[in-house]
Amino acid sequence: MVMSTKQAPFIFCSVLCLTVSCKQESALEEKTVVVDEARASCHESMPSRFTTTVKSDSIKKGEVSHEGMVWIKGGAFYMGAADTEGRQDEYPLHQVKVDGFWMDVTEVTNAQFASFVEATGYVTTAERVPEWEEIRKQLPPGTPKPADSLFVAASLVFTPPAHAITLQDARQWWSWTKGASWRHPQGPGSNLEGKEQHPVVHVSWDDAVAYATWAGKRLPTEAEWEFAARGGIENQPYPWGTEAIEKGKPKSNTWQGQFPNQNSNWDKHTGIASVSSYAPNAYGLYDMAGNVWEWCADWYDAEYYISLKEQVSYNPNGPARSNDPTEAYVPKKVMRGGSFLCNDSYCKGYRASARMKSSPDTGLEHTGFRCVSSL
Ligand SMILES: [Ca+2]
Ligand SMILES: [Ca+2]
Repeated sequence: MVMSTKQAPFIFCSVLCLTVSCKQESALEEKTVVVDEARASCHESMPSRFTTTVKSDSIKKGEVSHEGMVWIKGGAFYMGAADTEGRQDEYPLHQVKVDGFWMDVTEVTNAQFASFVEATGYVTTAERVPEWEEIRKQLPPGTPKPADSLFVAASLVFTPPAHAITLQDARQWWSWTKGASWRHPQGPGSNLEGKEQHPVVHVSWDDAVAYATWAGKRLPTEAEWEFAARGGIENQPYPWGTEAIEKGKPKSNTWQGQFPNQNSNWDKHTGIASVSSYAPNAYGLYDMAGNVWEWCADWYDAEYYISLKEQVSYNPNGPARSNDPTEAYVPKKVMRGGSFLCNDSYCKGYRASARMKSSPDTGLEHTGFRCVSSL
C-alpha cells in the first residue's frame, strides 16, 4: 500500500479497514467514525497516535520558576455552558471552587520546548515508531495487525482541500504525515525557522507531562483551565465576555471564512500565530481562546458533569477513567480552548466552556499546552 498524503489512508483506522477481511470489517467500523455535523469539531474522532510508550517517567522534576507565569487567585465559579450554545458534555452548569495557582501566561513555545529537549534528550511520541502491542489495546478485540509499512514515525497535519466539502468527516483535512513532528510542523519540508515564539505542536499528552515535570510544573486540571480562561467574568461565553468572535477587533486566532478550504484571514493569521499576538484576558493570559488546543491533566468523560453530586466541587480533578461513547476503546484526555482551525459555523472550541478530547498519545498540528504550578 502506498502512503501519500492526499490519497492514502492517512488515518490509521481507515488503513486498518482496508487491510482486514470482510468478516472483520463490521467490528472495525467502530473505529471509522463518521462525525455528526451538529457535534463536529475540527478534529473530532481523529485516530489515536497509537502508542502509549511513555518516556516521561525518566524526566526528573525540575525547579519551578514563576517567570512567564501569573498568579491566579482561586475562587468559585460556574463551570460549563450558561447558554444554549454548548455541546451535551458542557451541561449541567455546576459550581466549582479552585485554590489559587500559577499559570503560564502563554502556550509553551517552540523555543521553550527546544530548551527542554536539549536539556533532557527527550524524544516525542510523534518521533517514535508506533508499537503494535500498544496500538491493539485501543482497537476492538481481534483486529489484525496492519501492514508494516504503516508503522512509521508520523503525526497529523492539517491539509485543506481545494474546494468546499461537507464537514462530516475530519479525515478529509487531516493527513497522517510521515516525518511530521514538533520540529517539522507541516511535515518533513517544514522547520521552526521564524517560529520560535509559536506554540509547540504535535506534542502528545505524554510529551506535555514530560515537559511540565522538567519545568517543575504540571498540566492544569480542566476546572483550573476553565476558571483561568474566564478571567473572572462569570457565565459569559468567551474569555473576553460576550462580543461575537467576528465583531469588533480580532480577539483570538481562529478561522474565518469557509472551513476548511477558504480562510479570509480577517484575524491576520491563517495558520498558527506567535503566542500573545492578541490581547490577554482579564487575568493576563494569552490565547485562552484559539491558536492551539491545550492539554489538561484530566481524563475525559462525556458525563463527568452529570456525575458530580456535590453542590460545590472543590478542586475537581476529573474522572477516574475516560469515557467517550463515540470511541469506547480509546482512552482520552481533555483539551481546551480551541485552535486556529475553529470556526464560528462549525467547531466553536474557543468558547470558555467548550470541551475536546484526544488520546494521550496523539499529536496534531493544532495541539499544544501550557503549565500551572501550585507552588
Ligand atoms: Ca486565524
Ligand atoms: Ca490556546
